[in-house]
Amino acid sequence: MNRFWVVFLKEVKWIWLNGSLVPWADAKVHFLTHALHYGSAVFEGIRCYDTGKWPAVFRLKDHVARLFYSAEVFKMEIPYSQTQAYNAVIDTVKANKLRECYIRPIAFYGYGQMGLNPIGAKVDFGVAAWPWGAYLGKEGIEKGVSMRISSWVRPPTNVMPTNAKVSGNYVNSILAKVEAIRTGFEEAILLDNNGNVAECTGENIFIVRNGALITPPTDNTLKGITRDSIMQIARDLGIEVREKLFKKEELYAADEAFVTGTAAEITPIRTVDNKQIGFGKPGPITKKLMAKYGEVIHGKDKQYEKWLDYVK
Ligand code: PPE
Repeated sequence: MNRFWVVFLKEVKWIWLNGSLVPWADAKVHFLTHALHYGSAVFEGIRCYDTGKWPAVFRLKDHVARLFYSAEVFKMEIPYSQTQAYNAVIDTVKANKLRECYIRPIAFYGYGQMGLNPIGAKVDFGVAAWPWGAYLGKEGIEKGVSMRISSWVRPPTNVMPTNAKVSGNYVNSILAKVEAIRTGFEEAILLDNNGNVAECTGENIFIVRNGALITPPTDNTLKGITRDSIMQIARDLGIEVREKLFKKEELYAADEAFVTGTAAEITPIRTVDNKQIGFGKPGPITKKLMAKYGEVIHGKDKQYEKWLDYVK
């Protein structure tokens, strides 16, 4: 059975836009915003978690650094420093009194210039935050999700800069996502031009084989911050981690498989192309990593405190 989950926005009070907090309903852009027409924007997805004491933004500095990397690839000049962007995120969470939320900073070519050349066009920057639960459904976390190999291919980096979080890249993800849902699956896995497993529409992918974690190198994918966290956590737990290319056969034959992303966190894969992965339920290594990740993001493990930026 196909399950549809639609993410309705839970509105909060304030959105940070171009230097100040404005009421949610007033954070609007013009019809002739460059980015609306051409996808000329760079963005981030960040999560903030309740730690009991204060809310903590997970790996905020790394997300801000990636935002500026994406802008650099694009040669877009964000009119704020990394410190100002960092503070904008903290201020947005604080102003909305959110204890747990998803955070969306975005820098985009704004209003005033049309045509494909954005050089010299105004760059707007904003940060929104809102409560957002399980990205692939609560049942997805508990039982795993059904995936298909997409007929759409992840573009190579000489076609689109898939290492950068550029809005325009996401048309490829949307095509794959809609195809998956319309054909009865919950999420899509995209291969690269050579038939190697690349990533999902909004997540990186891991398989488990003989007790070791395997994930594709990030040549054709986003360098996921959750992916990096899981690799570090797994190694600290004594689990072997290998970055290597693999084809869909190896995915079908995996003992376990899961995806990682800020929004999706760690979500197990139950089936791929209707073929059961392992026992068709979250496997032991997946469950171990999910449990540890849960402790880390909620500030329950001192070793990883360095990844938390408290909103005091
Ligand atoms: N690949 C892609 C294509 C991607 O969009 C994401 C994040 C990842 C991998 C994982 O990266 P990281 O979040 O740093 O671990 N996808 C974001 C957007 C989701 C959305 O629907 O919008 C996210 O998870 O925030």
